[in-house]
Amino acid sequence: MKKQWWHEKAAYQIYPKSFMDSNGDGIGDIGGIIQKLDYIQKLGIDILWISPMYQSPMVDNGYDISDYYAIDPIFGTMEDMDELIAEAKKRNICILMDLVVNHCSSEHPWFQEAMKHPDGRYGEYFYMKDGKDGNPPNNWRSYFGGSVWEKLPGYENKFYYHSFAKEQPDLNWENPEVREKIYQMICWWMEKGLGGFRIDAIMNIKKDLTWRDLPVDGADGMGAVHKTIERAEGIGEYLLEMKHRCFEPYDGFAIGEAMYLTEEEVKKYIGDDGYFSSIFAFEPCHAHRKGEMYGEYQWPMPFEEWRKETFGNQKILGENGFEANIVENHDQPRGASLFIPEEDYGFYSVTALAVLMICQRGLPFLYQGQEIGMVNRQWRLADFDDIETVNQYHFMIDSGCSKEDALAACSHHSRDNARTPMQWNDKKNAGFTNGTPWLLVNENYKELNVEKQEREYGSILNFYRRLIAFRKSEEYREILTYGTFQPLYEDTKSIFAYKRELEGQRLIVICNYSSQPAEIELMEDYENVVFVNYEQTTMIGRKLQMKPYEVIIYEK
Ligand code: TEU
Ligand code: CA
Repeated sequence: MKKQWWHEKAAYQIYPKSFMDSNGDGIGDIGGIIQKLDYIQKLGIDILWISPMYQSPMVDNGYDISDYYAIDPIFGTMEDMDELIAEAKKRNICILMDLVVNHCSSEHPWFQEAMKHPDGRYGEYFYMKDGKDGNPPNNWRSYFGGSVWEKLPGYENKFYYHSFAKEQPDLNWENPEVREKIYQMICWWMEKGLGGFRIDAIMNIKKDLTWRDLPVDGADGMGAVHKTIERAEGIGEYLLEMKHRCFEPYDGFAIGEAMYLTEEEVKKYIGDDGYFSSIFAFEPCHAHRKGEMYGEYQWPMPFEEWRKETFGNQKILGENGFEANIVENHDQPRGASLFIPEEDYGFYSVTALAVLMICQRGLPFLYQGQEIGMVNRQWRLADFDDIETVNQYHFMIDSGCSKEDALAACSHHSRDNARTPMQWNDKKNAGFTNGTPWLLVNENYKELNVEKQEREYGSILNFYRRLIAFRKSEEYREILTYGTFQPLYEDTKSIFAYKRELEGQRLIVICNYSSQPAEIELMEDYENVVFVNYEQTTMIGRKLQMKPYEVIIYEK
């Protein structure tokens, strides 16, 4: 495998609305991110992905873009953005912007024109189709619920296509003019000195152009649109074109939000000749999803399935390329809530989860607040902001769920859990804003915040700093980056363990992922303990006595 500049790095995602507000309007902004760059640098981060900050009506918090060449005023100005890129660079941090090009906003001038003249030039920028006697052309359900088809205002039987909200019309990638416009825009941003892009919802750009119905999978008589992804062929051609035109010339880092891939396909997406530099490893985080509704997701994460999916992913990748490992992002509940039973939450469980994630093969990708152990909050229906959550609630009610059950499922799985403001200190609004925050702060901020954890050597934050420093240290950087991955104790209950190996050097990660003590028979003698989350480790002969959520890394 060819070595790349980003292989040995650590990455961090910012959800800008919720990170830091610098002007008191209750919304995080670029000025706030600049204020916190030293904090991010001290954590050991080299790559910073920021969710969309382009001009947007904010129906989906910026994932609906009305001008790709402008910064939305709620976040600041283009000068602020240039300053952010420059200030980050001074700290050896590169910025990834979010590339949302499966769709734009219904307020984008292209779509405004298309609505006026669906048969004209801009109509070709989108997917417009005739319905069936005033009904949608097929039964596909959009990601956020309801049909993927929306009637064009003023027409009886003409519809446009949207994979997500109706305010997010899908762009027609079959049209070379659309692709050209997109590539020009990406290059324009790369010229500004970005490190690269995170590429949103990219699997959806290639449609199943037969548009045939899906098998019904819900009470609404529809089928989930993601099931058409495997039917669509030829996405690789566009992805390679984009790579050659936009990323290769700048040695840019491109990380795709690609899911629903088969084993064979994954190999085409990453590695030396892959469509992208890397993609996110979603399978382990989605192992609790058993259906299309929040109500069908398990809570908390079933351990066996999570471990199996992790090992499965690592095996598929082999030594061919890197996925980015995550425990959470802005679309998921908090990792410390999903992966840890509520009664077990604490320093040991959170740090065990951190070690398991960060020492795997792949790029460690953190999400804001993960480094202090932020968790889900309690919700009332009226307090949700997220379009997906609100739609899921109604989807569940329409499917016969009780109000209590629907609210409970939304409280667990809502994307708003990850979007509550970052907890900086124990002052008003957790130090996030002087104004009124756009989304509720988690009530636990007095106990759980950055400032408090800065002061305590034994805090989750300081543990994360040591762990990232360990991952990037002279001694272990190579093995943790390029070493092979081999599962251990695969059939042992509650034990999550693996071996990393490179040119005779070996690291063994063993974790008792449980609230009960466990005894493990080691396969060999290991003298050198190199990383732990408890002060004392207990070994009797070759028997390792593990405390609840204890994690140990041995070197051999
Ligand atoms: O998400 C793509 C996606 O497939 C989502 O449906 C995701 O699986 C789901 O929200 C998980 O609950 C991307 C962005 O990450 C998301 O924030 C946007 O809402 C979406 O695209 C539309 O741009
Ligand atoms: Ca602000």
